[in-house]
Amino acid sequence: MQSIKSKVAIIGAGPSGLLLGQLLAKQGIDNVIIERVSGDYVLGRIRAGILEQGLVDLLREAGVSERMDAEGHVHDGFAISYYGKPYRIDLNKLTEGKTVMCYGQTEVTRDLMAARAEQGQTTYYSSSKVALHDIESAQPSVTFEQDGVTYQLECDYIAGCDGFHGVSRKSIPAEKRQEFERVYPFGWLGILSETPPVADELIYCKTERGFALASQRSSTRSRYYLQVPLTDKVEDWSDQRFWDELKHRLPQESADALVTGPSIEKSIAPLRSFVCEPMQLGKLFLVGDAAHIVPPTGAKGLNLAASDVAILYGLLCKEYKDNEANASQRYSELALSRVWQAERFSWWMSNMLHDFKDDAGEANNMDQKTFARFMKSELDFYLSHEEGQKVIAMQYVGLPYPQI
Ligand code: RFL
Ligand code: PHB
Repeated sequence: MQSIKSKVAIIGAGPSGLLLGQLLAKQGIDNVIIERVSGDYVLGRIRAGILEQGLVDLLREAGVSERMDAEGHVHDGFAISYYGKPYRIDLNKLTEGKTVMCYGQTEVTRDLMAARAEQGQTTYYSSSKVALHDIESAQPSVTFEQDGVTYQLECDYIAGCDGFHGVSRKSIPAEKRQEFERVYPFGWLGILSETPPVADELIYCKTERGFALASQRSSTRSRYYLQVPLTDKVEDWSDQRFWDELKHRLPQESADALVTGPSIEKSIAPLRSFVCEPMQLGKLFLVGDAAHIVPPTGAKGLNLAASDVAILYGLLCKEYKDNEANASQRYSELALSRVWQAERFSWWMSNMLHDFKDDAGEANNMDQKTFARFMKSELDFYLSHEEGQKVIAMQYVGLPYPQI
């Protein structure tokens, strides 16, 4: 057994773990990251694409924004297509100048990994048997194996940044946490292609055939999604079938302009709302997807991970730099208030934009066709006047981070 020490042990090298590690390192607060898979595997995941201003600012503060500032695209608005009729949500105008940044999670991760390597910060990739110990004591530790060597990492704090399926949340005894969950009765089939995006801005489409989203990664790379039944397999969807269905769901003008090409990635993601309360126990903090999941309809998953990081980083700085003992004990309370706002927005957008075959009506104690009419009317109402659009816009650009 090899013993190592660090102030903060970070479990998981996704965007949460890497961003927290980078910010802490810049303040001289040393940390070690332990990741289950290889760095290449982490970079192979295609996920979010829209960054709120809060995350953009954090990446700048972390000193990893050079490529994002050069290659990312600022979006002043997006469209919601209501049965073929596009409404533009003018983010800039409706939120007094706020915008979002279109820059892929994969690229954010790549930039953070490069910065970490350059600074010589330690990351143990491809680690197995990761286990958390004594989280409620003054001296917690993490054990893991890498290349046949067993390590014991002693630390002050553990940041559980290991996603929904990680070990951190499960290290909180079941009787000391409460979980809230909604699993949706459909998934998103996503495709990445080396084709120019169909429009300059994103288009969220509500249609009789289900939801679709036209997104992008750059001026030459597109990301599109279709709502599909959970029983569908990726193999059921040839590229041709995907493009044909997408054309049915896009507004006519966009369908006519769509450039198609071979897919370079295709996958189905299930949709879930999930929150674990509290987000901390003793010396363990849950950060990002380890603590909560949102359906991607509001583009909030990655951004919520970033606000957790900002809060925990701020509180740890108070402890280590300002000698404010126990500041981090406020983490869960501060983080959860923003988490529930983003959960509510993502759930609301998902309800309005998707076609719920036979599940949501029952869940809401009414028959399905009644639920569908309510949701159609809800979206119609919010789109049809400026105050309604403002409610969507202010949440899409991201609610303010809590004061620490
Ligand atoms: P991540 O990105 O899941 O990273 C967690 C990391 O922890 C590692 N890990 C472990 N490490 C050590 N020991 C263990 N026992 C471990 N178990 C797991 C994992 O290998 C991984 O590297 O969580 P993080 O950092 O909190 O970041 C959150 C974001 O990734 C997430 O919120 C978003 O990507 C959510 N999400 C999307 N959000 C959007 O806003 N738009 C999207 O289009 C979108 N698509 C997605 C998504 C999430 C998906 N998941 C979780 C399956 C598509 C998918 C498929
Ligand atoms: C994406 O580009 O992957 C993306 C963008 C916005 C969303 C969800 C996913 O709401």
